[in-house]
Amino acid sequence: MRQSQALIPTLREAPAEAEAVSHQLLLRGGYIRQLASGVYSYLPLGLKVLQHIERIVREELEAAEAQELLMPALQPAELWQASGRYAVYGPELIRLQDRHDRSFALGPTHEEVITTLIQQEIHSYRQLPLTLYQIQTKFRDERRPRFGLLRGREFVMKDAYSFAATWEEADQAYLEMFAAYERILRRCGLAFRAVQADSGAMGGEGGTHEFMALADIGEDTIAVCTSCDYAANLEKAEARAPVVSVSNEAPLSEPEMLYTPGVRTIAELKTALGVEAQAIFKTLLYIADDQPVAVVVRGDHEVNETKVKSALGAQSLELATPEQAAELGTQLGFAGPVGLEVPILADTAVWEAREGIAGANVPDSHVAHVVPGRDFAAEQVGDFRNVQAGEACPHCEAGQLQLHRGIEVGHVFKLGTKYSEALNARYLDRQGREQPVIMGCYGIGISRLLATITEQYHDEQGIRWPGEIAPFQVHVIPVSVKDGEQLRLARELYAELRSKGFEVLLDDRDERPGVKFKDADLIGSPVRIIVGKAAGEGAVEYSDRRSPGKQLVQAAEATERVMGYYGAN
Ligand code: 9G3
Repeated sequence: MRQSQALIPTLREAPAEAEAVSHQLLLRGGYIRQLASGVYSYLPLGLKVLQHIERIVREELEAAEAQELLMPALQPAELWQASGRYAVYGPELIRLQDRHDRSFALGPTHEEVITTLIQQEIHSYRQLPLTLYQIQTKFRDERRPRFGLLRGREFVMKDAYSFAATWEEADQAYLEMFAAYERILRRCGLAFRAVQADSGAMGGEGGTHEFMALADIGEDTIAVCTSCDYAANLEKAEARAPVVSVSNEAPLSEPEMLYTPGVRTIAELKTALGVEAQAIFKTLLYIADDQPVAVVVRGDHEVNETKVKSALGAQSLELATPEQAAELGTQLGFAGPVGLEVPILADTAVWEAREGIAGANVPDSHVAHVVPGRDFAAEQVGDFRNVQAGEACPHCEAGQLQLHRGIEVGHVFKLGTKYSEALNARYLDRQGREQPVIMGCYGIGISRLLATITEQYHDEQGIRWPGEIAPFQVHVIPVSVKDGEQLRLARELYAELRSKGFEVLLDDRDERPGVKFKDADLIGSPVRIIVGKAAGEGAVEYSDRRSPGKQLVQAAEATERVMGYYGAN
């Protein structure tokens, strides 16, 4: 591509609204432009990168014998009513009426559509196992789109769905997709971890993993063991319970009321009573699917709402409002388990404590010497808290858990028969009996990947694309296009490299060198060839990502080095 003709509108400054580095650099490099909140156009360079990522995904899914198809974005509401999800999803599901006033949804995902297709086309075990995938635009009306392509409302996803006659075949499909994801993310140059995850509303019989790219901007937190391969989304991560020393200490005291005017938070309690956070029972009031519930965790722990929802089988879990707390006979900031007329979920660390200080359910008061089991009963005792860095790994003897931020770029689910039963996708087995197909589903955020790679591959000057992803493999820059020798040599190199199949950008603009180099940094090609004063002797400056600095070499040698860099034989 000749840069004088190309639409690459680079920006000198990052637009103020761009918080994430990837968002800033993709805007400044002329890769994307925002049309509306969470809605982006991919300019020529952005589309080239997107297509490179899609090529890698297609190659690896074909290798895993998945078959590509393309489903509509317009989905009849009836399908979502049949699966029961039409009511489950709120404003995030974009709904519309067609001209005949029929209801549709803009597809956020395609379980309902693909299962309906299978229901119509698959009837015998001989047609299974089968894995289908598409690369397609998804719509999710996020409440707070942010960080550019990292969380958009219209985005590109590869979503795959597997169908099997037996659980073994289903597990095999899951493993094949899992391995394909590892190959894809490795070819994209990403540092990532596959982590155990919570399957949430997807249900499904047997587990799910998320592929997390390590990045501080990531909205997710993962817990990773220092010694073994245990890794889990914080929503699900567990710690090895510390050995509780059952001491034959002094006999337990009776509960004692404490007057604690205006002391609401753990920090205020620690100061007012001179106690450690571990000695406090923190009680949070929730409304789970319209039912009130109290969760009690130790003062130094945080409630894990995903674990609470999972334990209750609840679809929604919201903190109670002050009014709801009053109706329940307590007051936020002074809530406690003793005498509370609400089902209590007690975290194991609370239940195993000898005693603790808790809110007294009346203003400005707390209770000391609260003994779990004596002074309050629990409907459930379990793991309702977030693990913390440094806690012991639940999986091995020696390891400790470390916490990292991550961007979820992939998610694989074992769905079981949840959708095939809801939508009657059945087949006749070898004995001629009707069985529901066993499903799995697998997603990769393609446009999110583009931004995530940028997060992991940039420096202060701009993006530093890893080889297979770059919009151009080589950037040829004549310093002055007014100099006939420089321009001629640059054009020769450009033609030579293109004849060898490389994607080359020729900066043939009549611009000052500083502007050219600044733009080259923003565009971020892994190999750069500068054609300057030495053009008279047929020499050019070669530089690439792997070797520091620039080398002055003959043009032919520069071509050799490009071939070496890209491993072209
Ligand atoms: C919705 C809306 C948002 C959603 C969903 C449904 C996430 C929804 C989960 C999945 C599961 C898998 C196939 C590819 C891999 C992920 N957000 N999910 O189902 F209606 Cl508005 O999408 N789907």
